[in-house]
Amino acid sequence: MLVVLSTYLGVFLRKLLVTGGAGFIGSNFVHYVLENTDDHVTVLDKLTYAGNRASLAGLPAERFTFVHGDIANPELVDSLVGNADVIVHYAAESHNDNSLHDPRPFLDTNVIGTFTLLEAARRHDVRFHHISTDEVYGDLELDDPARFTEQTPYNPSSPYSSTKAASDLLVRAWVRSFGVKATISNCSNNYGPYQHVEKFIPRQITNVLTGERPKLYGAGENVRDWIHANDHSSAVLTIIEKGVIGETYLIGADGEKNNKEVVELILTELGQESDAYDHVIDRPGHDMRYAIDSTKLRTELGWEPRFSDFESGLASTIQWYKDNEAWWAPQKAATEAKYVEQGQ
Ligand code: NAD
Ligand code: TDX
Repeated sequence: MLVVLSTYLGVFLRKLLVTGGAGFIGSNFVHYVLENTDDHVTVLDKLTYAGNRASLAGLPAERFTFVHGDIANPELVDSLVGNADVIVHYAAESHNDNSLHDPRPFLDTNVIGTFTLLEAARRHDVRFHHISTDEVYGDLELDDPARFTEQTPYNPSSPYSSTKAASDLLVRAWVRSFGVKATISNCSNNYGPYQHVEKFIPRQITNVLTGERPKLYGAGENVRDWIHANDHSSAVLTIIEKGVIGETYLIGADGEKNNKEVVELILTELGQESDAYDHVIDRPGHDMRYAIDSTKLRTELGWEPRFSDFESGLASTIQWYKDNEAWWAPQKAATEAKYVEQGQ
């Protein structure tokens, strides 16, 4: 009743400022929030090669505003933060391979951009939730029974993960030194709709759909801990609503799989022979294994993932790419040309 009435009156329970909301996980979060709450969402996005306005098509105009701009622009950020109740900070340069060839944008966005947002959150005393990654913890051996926890020491490997680690440390310092009301979440590898074709799962799905063979880096034994983007969104909303200021929460759904297994599943689902892929040169410094222990989030905040079956989540993701060729086709040729140049 409250929800219906507040929407009718144009009064929203919360005004969220979502940075990077035109990217993969940010757009999934915006859809999730608009479907499951009565909040108003303003997206701030620079629309880099990774941002796509089409990922936000069809959202209700009275509950959604799009602002095209840079999180490192202090005047723009200040004006938007001053009108928000909560900042949910997804914007980043996010691809490890790109960071190995051109690290500069990773520093500008992931470090200076986060700093710019934190300063505005401090000035306006606005709640801040920082989206980060399990890659800040480095990697694990294949035969190590351990998983990452909130106590694991930081040990990032790539320019991407080191800038994410730097951004996490800035958030912690702004909490302790200036009392900014922030929380942090470090999530494992996401899959689902609206993911750019440069990333592993969409690259292999769209390779098969365009008659190319999937490409595995090295031996393909590296392990990632997969979570559906929808489950990441429900976890972030839970932390915004129930998380303790100053705390870090790891997000994961017990989805460990090696890359070879994932490629074989994609090929089988698409009716191909399961070995119809190529091995290509490995990523320099390639992290071997990520694995998340999300006990804290589950026991302290009561969160549970819904997509516990990776194979059916993957099948529905494959179906989404089959149904939405117009969304990904414009980026496919340029993305593959870049990989070919890199020998991958
Ligand atoms: P993405 O690359 O798909 O999207 C990033 C978005 O940020 C794009 O819309 C882009 O236009 C925008 N952006 C980039 N620079 C900007 C700037 N300076 N100002 C404003 N907007 C800018 O990334 P993603 O995979 O959706 O990742 C989102 C967040 O989640 C990142 O912070 C990433 O570190 C984190 N994360 C990702 C994963 C994963 O599996 N993809 C896992 C854990 C954490
Ligand atoms: O063509 C490929 N072949 C391949 O074998 C590509 C693109 C990747 N890989 C491998 C590398 C990794 O072991 O697949 C795995 C996943 O690769 P990415 O999709 O590039 O993801 P990763 O490097 O694990 O990082 C992702 O998860 C953590 C996101 O891109 C990050 O933003 C997030 O922080």
